[in-house]
Order: sequence, then C-alpha cells, then structure tokens
Amino acid sequence: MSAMKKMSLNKGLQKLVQNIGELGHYLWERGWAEKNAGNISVEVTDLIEKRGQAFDDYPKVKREISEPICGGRCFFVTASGSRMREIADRPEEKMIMMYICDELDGYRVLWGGEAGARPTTEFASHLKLHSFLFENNPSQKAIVHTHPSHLIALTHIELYCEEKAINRLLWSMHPELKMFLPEGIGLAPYRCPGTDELAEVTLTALQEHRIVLWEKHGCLATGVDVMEAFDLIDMINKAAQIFLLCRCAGYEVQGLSESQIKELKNRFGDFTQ
Ligand code: 2HA
Ligand code: ZN
Repeated sequence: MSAMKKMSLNKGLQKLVQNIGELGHYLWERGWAEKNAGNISVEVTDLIEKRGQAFDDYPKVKREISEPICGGRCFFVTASGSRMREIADRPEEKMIMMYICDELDGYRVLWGGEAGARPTTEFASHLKLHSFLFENNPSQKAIVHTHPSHLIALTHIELYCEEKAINRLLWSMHPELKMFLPEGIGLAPYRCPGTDELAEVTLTALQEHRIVLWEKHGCLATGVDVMEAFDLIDMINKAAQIFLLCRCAGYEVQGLSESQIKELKNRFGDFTQ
C-alpha cells in the first residue's frame, strides 16, 4: 500500500503540536493525568489555508457526525487511550488532525492518526462543546479535560459539592482568582464518564463559565488556546490545594474575611448573585 497522504504543518500548526506536547507534560507532572486520563481538542480551521475538495485525497474514516456546524471544519484531537506524558515524543501517534466532511459522514485524517490512532472516546462530547462555542463564544478554540486532584477531592466533600459554596471557598483561598475568573467555576453534577449526559451537564455549565468542575471526576476548561485553558485549571487547583494543605496540617482554615471578599467583588465584579 502506498504511504498515506499527510499534510505538512505550517508554523502555526507546528507550534500547536509543540504546545499540546508541553501541556501533556504539565498535566502529567502535576499528577492530573494518570494512565490515559484526560483529553484535548482544538479547532484549527483558521490555521489551515485549504478548504473542502482540497482534502479529497486524504484518508477518510467513516463515522456519523451529529454536529452540523462542525462540517467543513478542522480539529486537532488527542487519540483514544493516549498517555499525556507520551504526546510530545510521539505526537503523530497520540494526536489526529482531521477535517470533518461536509456530508457529516466521517472525517479525513490530515496529519497524525498513526499506528491505528482513533480520536478520544470523548470526541462526540468535544464536538458538541465546540459547536456550542462557535455559536456563543467563538474566541474559545481549545478544550482541555484533566483530573486535578485537589479540585476533585473538594467535590467529595458534601459541603463544597455545591456551586456557590465551592466558589466562595476558592475565592477566599486565593484573592487573584477573582481578578482572572470573576465569573467563578461551574459545577456539573456527577454523570457517568463518556456519556451524552455528561456532555449535556457540561454544556449547561459552559453557558456561564469557562471552567467546569465535574463532580467526583475532573474538570474541563476552554481557552483561546490550550495554555490559557490550562492556566485556569492550574489557578483554581492552587486555591483548592492551599485549603487542603491547611486542613492536612490540622488547622482550621481562615481564608479571606467577608469584607475582604466584598472588596474583591466590588473591584472585579460579582457574577454569582
Ligand atoms: O480520556 O479522562 O473522562 C480519559 C478521560 C475520560
Ligand atoms: Zn476524565
């Protein structure tokens, strides 16, 4: 069989591959990406000069696509079962750059997808979320899902498994959160991983948030690029970590006072009332 046609990546796409590889390492080093945990997708249509028929020669994978707005667009997605810590070394086995066919009957592999790689099992959910973002928040091109330990731990504590309570706690542990994430985080109730139900509760939370904590599972963030999405998760997890550090040391946690929180709300806005 002749070698599969493969697109040569321009500077922008090369940079993206590098950033996703780096992100894979960050997630692993933070202990948020055990085994094959997590997945990433980025919409890259604007980074590709060609359109439509120019992709006819690339190998097609048949698959029903249920999001019409995704037809004719290009995405980078991590491969199913891939370890975050291995992406940088073997990007073409751990990622797929695809063009979603206009007919919505499959996608063409433009780059990557080697060694039998298939898109993440959460692919359908990612497309659903990208569809929402195209229509409601088009600057958000990247979606990152990972398992940040301290944040997940908080959702196992009944008191904090409630949107208002957890935001209040996180703000009170890290004043700069209010500056960078004035709207706070969304909290999605537990749903089985990989299901349409999980995508649905995520979508609801994304209507007012850029970062959604999945009860007893992990979190998902959007960003203009993958690093921006990562920064959000990193910052929020830091607040959770400080709280748990104090608790683990055996102390009651003081946090910011009511008046200090009020001052932050006055200065940076309060979207939670
Ligand atoms: O991709 O983390 O929730 C593996 C997961 C699914
Ligand atoms: Zn997960």
